[in-house]
Amino acid sequence: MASDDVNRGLPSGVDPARVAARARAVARKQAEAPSRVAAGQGAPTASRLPPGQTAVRKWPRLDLGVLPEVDLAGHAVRIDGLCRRPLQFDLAAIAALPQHASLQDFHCVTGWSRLDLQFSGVRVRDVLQLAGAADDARFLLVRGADGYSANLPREQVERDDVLLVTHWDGAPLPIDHGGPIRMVTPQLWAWKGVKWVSRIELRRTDRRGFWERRGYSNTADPFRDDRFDGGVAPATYAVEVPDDAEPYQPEET
Ligand SMILES: Nc1nc2c(c(=O)[nH]1)N[C@H]1C(S)=C(S)[C@@H](COP(=O)(O)O)O[C@H]1N2
Ligand SMILES: [Mo]
Repeated sequence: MASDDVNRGLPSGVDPARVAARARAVARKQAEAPSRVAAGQGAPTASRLPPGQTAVRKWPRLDLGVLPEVDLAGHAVRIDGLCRRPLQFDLAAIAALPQHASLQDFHCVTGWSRLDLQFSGVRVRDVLQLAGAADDARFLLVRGADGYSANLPREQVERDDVLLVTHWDGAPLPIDHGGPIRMVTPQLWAWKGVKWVSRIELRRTDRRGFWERRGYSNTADPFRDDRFDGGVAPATYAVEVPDDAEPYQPEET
């Protein structure tokens, strides 16, 4: 059955109906613009707002609906895989690294964008260097304490504005938004930025994360309207979601 397929491997505690409703919200977004071309082939736009996006005033919360029990003092990020010095970073270790602030935009594939979020934290590039990331570690698989994951090519995380964020507007990042430590990837769809980051695995080969396995684009470029593999929402979503499912509403925080 399609629903078993699409939900195989759901992290524990995740409500399949919630994932399905979320997937349908994204599919609806895609259906609004049937003429959109295959992933990565759209015309780039000069606007700060990617095509098909609506700017929102608040910063919505959106995740699998599981708030992991993160121990603020003890939470640590493990960096392992293809590196010479596998490391474990807690908040104190992160505070000791060079801090960077970045004013940036946040684009969710379900259609909202929140502009001008003021973040600070450390560069992913810096922690990879500390861990002695190998030259042939071309990909990352990043995991969150809720069982979520996202994959990224190494060059996408070595940009100045890709951070492990600990602060928003000068205050510790709230747990709802992935505190104490989350990744942000302003140049890509926000699903690539894992909340409650617990592990960064350096890999020679690409391995898809949670949404990428479910048909989201592996390249995820908002400015090319690059939302799904092949440019279309995965067919499994259409058959899997009951017709009377509530439209998914991101929770306001
Ligand atoms: N650990 C974890 N990280 C996650 C998610 C998740 O479910 N779990 N959802 C992703 C998605 S789809 C989005 S749009 C953003 C939402 O971040 P926010 O809740 O701070 O707005 O987090 C991303 N990172
Ligand atoms: Mo998202």
